[in-house]
Amino acid sequence: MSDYVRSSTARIGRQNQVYSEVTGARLVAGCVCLSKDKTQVLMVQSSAHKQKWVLPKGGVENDENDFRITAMRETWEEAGAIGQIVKSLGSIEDMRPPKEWNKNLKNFEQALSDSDVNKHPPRSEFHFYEMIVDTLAEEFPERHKRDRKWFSYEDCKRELLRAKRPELLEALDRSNIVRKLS
Ligand code: 5FA
Repeated sequence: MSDYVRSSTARIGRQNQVYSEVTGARLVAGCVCLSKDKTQVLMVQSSAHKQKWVLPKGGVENDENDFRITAMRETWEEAGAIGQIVKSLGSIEDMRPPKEWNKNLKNFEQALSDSDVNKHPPRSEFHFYEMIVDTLAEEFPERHKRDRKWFSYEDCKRELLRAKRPELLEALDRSNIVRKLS
């Protein structure tokens, strides 16, 4: 990973996006970025919904043969963070029902009554890594697109619940972030 080249621009568009050959899910990778003492996690503003805070992550592209490459690229582009990946947090599937089901309530109710609710494929498959941050760059590709901010475990959890992002909370919970003793 040491030969990773940091670009000054972000990759845009979905034309190079990779999907799972098994389920068809969109492949996404990102980092749970921890401070050296592991008491803080770095979050970025969602570009689509500025009031929401999420973890840096994004789509795997077809020239990336290791999820860690994507995770580091997205972390650089969205948060300007450079560090060491210390742990794989495994994969997490986004099992929200397909959008079409929500658009057509009748279909949704039918699907429920047919017990089809578990039969849809995942929308996305997330691959998260724990990163210990060494440096936060002043200049990075999405500096003007979103803010970044450190949060405690408890505050990050609150933001992810508020943003309705259970898959990101699951990644946070799999990390070694220090939680307050209750
Ligand atoms: N998305 C929204 N809610 C989701 C959920 N609960 N589970 C899984 N995926 C969920 O929005 C980015 C994407 O996340 C959207 O495609 C949305 O459908 C999906 P975001 O997480 O709010 O972040 P963003 O607006 O900052 O996103 P972008 O960086 O523009 O896009 P991507 O994260 O898709 O990454 P990429 O474009 O860099 O590949």
